[in-house]
Amino acid sequence: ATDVVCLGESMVTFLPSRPGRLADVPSFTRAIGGAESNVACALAAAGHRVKWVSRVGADGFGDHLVRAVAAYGVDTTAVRRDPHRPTGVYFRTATDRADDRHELVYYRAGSAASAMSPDTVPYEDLTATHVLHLTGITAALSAGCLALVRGLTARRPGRPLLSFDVNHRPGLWRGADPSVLLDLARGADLVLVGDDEAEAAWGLRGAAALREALPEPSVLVVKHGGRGATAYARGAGRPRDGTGARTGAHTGTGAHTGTGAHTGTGAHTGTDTVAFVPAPRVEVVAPVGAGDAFAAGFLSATLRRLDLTRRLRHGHLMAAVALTVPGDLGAPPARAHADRLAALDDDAWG
Ligand code: KDG
Repeated sequence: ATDVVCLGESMVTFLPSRPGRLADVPSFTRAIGGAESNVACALAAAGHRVKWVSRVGADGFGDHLVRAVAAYGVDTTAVRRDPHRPTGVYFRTATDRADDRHELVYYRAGSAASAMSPDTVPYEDLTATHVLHLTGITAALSAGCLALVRGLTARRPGRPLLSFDVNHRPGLWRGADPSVLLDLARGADLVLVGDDEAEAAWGLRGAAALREALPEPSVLVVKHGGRGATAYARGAGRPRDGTGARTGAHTGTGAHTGTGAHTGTGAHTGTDTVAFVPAPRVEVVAPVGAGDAFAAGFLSATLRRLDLTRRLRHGHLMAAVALTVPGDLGAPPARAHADRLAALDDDAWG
């Protein structure tokens, strides 16, 4: 059986040969990108059985994407080829000064993946799994893609555990209202969101406000950029999806308000168990892909029923790898290696 199915568009990514504006960079190196296939690749590297479901063009870039994702150990047999639409691509720039903005240009309108819809993606490809991982990117690609995500986030008995990374991409929502992402997130069991994107997309500030706006998912993870991440897990036991946090780990430091001041192994507020884990400090080479890596680490630890703090640590570890390479992915650590790092004592984790 499959542990995780990841659904979403992947693109051939062009990384610049040197820092500078898009207008000035003379050449680019081919790599792969795509939030959901990034998650799939990192999960496969961690030893899980993962399937990537998507559509790519019947072109050379499509060949490359399928081959590159499969090389990580991901099952790509459900990826359909579209003879009429191209594989999406995107270019981005690198900066040599932290305060310069990266440019990112997509060539994906009308892509093969934008033709994903409830009619073109077989339902069985998405449901024979423990976890189905989606992101808000897919919702922005086309009306058909939005309908697909809406259908999958509708609560129904017996569906896989639904993981949803909000992934608000302003460049894809021009003129459209990203508040739909909040509705979609409400239908998920596990939601991952950055506090910066929540503020930009929904005007919600802070982890506690987000949990209030999103009480439905049994687990909510709010990422605070380089500072760390806070996780809320409903109840102290193990809900049907096995994502419950370890009980009895209350550190007695009082209820955590979700403001990030607490580094214990899980405290209870109301019906939630809450944990905050600071992110290890790393020298960032390129931030793209870090969120996907975090999601993969958190999901991997969730599948292994590790406690909430360890799930956050595994998220941070995977993210640290992605942050310190120019491409999206880097070489994700194998499970045993990640376990050793996550088991470092609390002092090492700040
Ligand atoms: O999370 C990384 C992705 O943003 C990148 O690979 C490209 O999927 C992508 C997107 O749509 O922005």
